[in-house]
Amino acid sequence: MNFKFTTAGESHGKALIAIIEGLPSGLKIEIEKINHELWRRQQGYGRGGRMKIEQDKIEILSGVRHGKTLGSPISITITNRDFVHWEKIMASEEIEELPKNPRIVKRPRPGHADLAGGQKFQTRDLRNILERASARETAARVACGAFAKQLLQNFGIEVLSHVIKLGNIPESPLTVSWREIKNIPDDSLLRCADNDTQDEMVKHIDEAKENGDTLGGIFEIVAKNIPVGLGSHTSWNEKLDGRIAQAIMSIQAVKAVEIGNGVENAGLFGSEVHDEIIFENNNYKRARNKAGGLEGGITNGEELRVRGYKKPISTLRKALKSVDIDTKKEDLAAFERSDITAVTAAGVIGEAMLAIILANSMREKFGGDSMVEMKRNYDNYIENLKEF
Ligand code: EPS
Repeated sequence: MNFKFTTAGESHGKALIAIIEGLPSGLKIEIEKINHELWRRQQGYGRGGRMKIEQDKIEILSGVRHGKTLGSPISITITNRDFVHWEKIMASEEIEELPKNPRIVKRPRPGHADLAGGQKFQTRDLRNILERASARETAARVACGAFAKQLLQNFGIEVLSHVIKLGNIPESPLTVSWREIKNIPDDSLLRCADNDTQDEMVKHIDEAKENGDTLGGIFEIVAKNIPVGLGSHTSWNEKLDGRIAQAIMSIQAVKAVEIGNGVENAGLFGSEVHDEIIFENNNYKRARNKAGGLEGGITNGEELRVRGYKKPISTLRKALKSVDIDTKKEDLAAFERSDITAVTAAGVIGEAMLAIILANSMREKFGGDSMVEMKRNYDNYIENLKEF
């Protein structure tokens, strides 16, 4: 059974919803851990006013009984507290009279889904597009990822993220060890492991804010204790690096994905890139990890390192030129309250997406309808590996 999930919900609608399928029965679910992940996603210097309104918490509606999964579909909701300000504008039933300020969007933002989405779905109120394109949807993904993390935790797998570049600070992305990433406090301003660099990043965000501008950056996700052998070299769609790339690229505003040192490696000699194989403590290892834990689309037991490159947020107070879709005349793009930057949040969302991909691979490889069965299959495999 694969780990599958679907989300629903508009940014200013009533709630976000998700359905998760494919978890075995008997998995202990700690709701505080899920809410903690939701809280982590809301952190980060440079977020907008909306984060003061929302205090994301999940409600589980099905699939979990007395703190353990049943093996049936799990359904969850997260309330949008902001909905009280949007009840008429976002009502699902027809309304007689629009409010005074109906918040209809006619001036698409460059870089946003507004215009292409409006043309595709033939809607002349671009709010119909932006409401679902909004990264608010990622709260539901992080909740699903928190379920995946709780499965992975049973196999000793941990997933964390940190920010290695914000705008142009520092010039080259930071290189940081697992221990240093683990030491970043959850209430850190930007989840950057280096305090001096983080101070510079904060100044850079202040500068962008002052100028009515926005910033992007690079986050890195690291997963530890992954068994050898998730993913497969045998077919294009089984290669784990390909699946990870799709999952990370699907995060709003992510425009490039890198595995290990993939970008830098392209410009080096083979001898400078490939990680030599050693045998130590009865185990195969790599002398270093420029491959980022994947070879041939298969995990090799090293740390999995994935980077997401996020473009600057496309809602700018200092609006760029656009066109009014009714008058067809040049106008400035619409401005709505928004974030200056959200790279830290994107890292937490990246953790969730990577955890989901890994949980799916673990379910594919070790199967089982219950946790007991899945663990037995895992233990047998690990035992067999020792003979190799
Ligand atoms: C977003 C715009 C802002 C962000 C939002 C994503 O929301 P609002 O328009 O309500 O101020 O805060 O992110 C979230 C609400 C969230 O939970 O991450 C956008 O246009 O993508």
